[in-house]
Amino acid sequence: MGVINVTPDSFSDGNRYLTVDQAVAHARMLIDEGAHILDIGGESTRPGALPVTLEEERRRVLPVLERLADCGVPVSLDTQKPELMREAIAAGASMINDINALAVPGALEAVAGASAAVCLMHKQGDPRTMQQAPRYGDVVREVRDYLVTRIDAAERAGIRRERLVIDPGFGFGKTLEHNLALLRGLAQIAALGVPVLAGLSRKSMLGKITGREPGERVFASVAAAVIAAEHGARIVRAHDVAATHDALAVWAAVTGSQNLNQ
Ligand code: 7PM
Repeated sequence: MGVINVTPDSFSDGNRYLTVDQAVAHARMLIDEGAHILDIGGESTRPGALPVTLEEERRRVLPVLERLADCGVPVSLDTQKPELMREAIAAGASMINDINALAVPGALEAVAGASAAVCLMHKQGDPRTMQQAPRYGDVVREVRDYLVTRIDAAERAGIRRERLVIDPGFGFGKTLEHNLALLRGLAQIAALGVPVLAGLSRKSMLGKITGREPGERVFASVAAAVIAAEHGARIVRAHDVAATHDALAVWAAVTGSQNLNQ
């Protein structure tokens, strides 16, 4: 899964199309590099980030989604807003990637009537403050139990299990030790039988390990992606798609997993 950030711009509406063109060009490059899914995000969920309004998020992502609706790979929208989930599905999104696991009022209903896939992610706290003091007894167990409750909630709302993907939410209210424990124990989450998505790309846990800035975390991210795959992740969310794709192609060949180019 290749990440497309539709970055905020400080320019007038007259220049906004440039941002859309850039996002679409970036998407096409990631597809060339081997991305099988694209994830579009218009609201930063980085620790400490402030929320954006519905109108602003819509203006950022819908034009990009519309232009990518028939790009040849499924397109996911990273959003927490039920209204935008509906609009995105109508505009051709194949997946909703919700860091709130459809726990916001109206979110379950927004996707239930459609056929789009849904990624249910775990986080502790809210992005503004979640990295201040993450606390767990047994992090793998707590994350797994939470995901079970969200899978149940989704199924009760009429979203069939086949539509679901689960994600431990690396970095979302977790210390380095919590993140490492989750990566080590990822197979216990994969054992739920719902495909696991792992997002480790360029994250600060890799900065803590390597001492490097986000742009210099490619090698660390590729290592983390392969480890996640080895521990049962079925989808890896990545900024550096070419590098990640080749590494996973080697992993897939060794393990006899489906050829990544098919
Ligand atoms: C700063 C820090 C900016 C972290 C952006 C991020 C995930 C996600 C993100 C994830 C799923 C990023 C993150 N991370 N969605 N959205 N899983 N499902 O690396 O791990 O892009 S935002």
